[in-house]
Amino acid sequence: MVDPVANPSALRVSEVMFNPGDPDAGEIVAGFENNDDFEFIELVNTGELPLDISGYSLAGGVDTVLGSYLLVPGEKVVVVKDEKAFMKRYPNAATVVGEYEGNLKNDSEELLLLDPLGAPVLAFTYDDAWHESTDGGGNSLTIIDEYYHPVYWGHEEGWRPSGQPGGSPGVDADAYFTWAWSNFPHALAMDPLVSGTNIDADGDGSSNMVEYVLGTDPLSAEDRGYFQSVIEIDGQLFLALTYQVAAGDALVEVQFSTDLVNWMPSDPASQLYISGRTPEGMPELTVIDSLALDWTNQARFVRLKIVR
Ligand SMILES: [Ca+2]
Ligand SMILES: [Ca+2]
Ligand SMILES: [Ca+2]
Ligand SMILES: [Ca+2]
Repeated sequence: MVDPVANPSALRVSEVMFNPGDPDAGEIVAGFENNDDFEFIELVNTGELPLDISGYSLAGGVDTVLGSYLLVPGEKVVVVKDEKAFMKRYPNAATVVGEYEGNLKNDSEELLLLDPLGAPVLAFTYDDAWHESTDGGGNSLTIIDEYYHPVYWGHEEGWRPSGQPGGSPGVDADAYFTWAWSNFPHALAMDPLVSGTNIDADGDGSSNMVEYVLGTDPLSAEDRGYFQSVIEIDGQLFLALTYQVAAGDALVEVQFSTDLVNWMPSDPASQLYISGRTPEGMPELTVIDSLALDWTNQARFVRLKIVR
């Protein structure tokens, strides 16, 4: 059988839309009546060098040999069932590098990614029973981490449904939803009334988005992920705020105020800060106020603003 470990190719399947959502009225009028016409398979280069995908092929229920395309590290492209149908549903969403014969069965099927010499890079069998919303509900099957060991491709634990119907052809899956998937029971992760960004599921005063950015548990009120303190520098006292840095796709701004009305954002270029690590090894940042606490400046307040 296949030993994907022996194959050093960095090409991976990162998303499979095997049973797309039904066509809407506009798609039917345009001649695309079959939901399977909107199938796609997303490929990603997980290596550190550009990769020419010429001669790679997909096999199993589908069949195609890819032409020349230089895939840069991290880049995602798609191979589709029907390019015209795909473009109708996902205009300008993704680079299409090929069309395949056959189709992706809507229950379970083996999918093979072969290198130009015919050696398997991936060989796995997906299953519609893994995640219900991928079975015609419009969500794609999305690999949780494309840098996983290839063995994960054949297991339910390696995959999750896309956060949104339609999936994310040609682009990275939503990092927030990946976090929600691993921090909520799966049924709750699929429920935006529990796992949505603005919901405070555990009632600790931090929305789920704040918990995501600070790396705290959205179902426990125990760890807030930030705290304020007073730091002495050269005999003067300064207000400081320390927070955990978990998410790379959000901007965290620390703001200081004397009256809770006017807030002054900290300026990373001039502000004093200390970077460190929590006892668990998570990066954390301490931002120090630029005005000292003294008799003329008694009240100082600090808050966190998170933008994503
Ligand atoms: Ca299908
Ligand atoms: Ca994607
Ligand atoms: Ca919360
Ligand atoms: Ca919490």
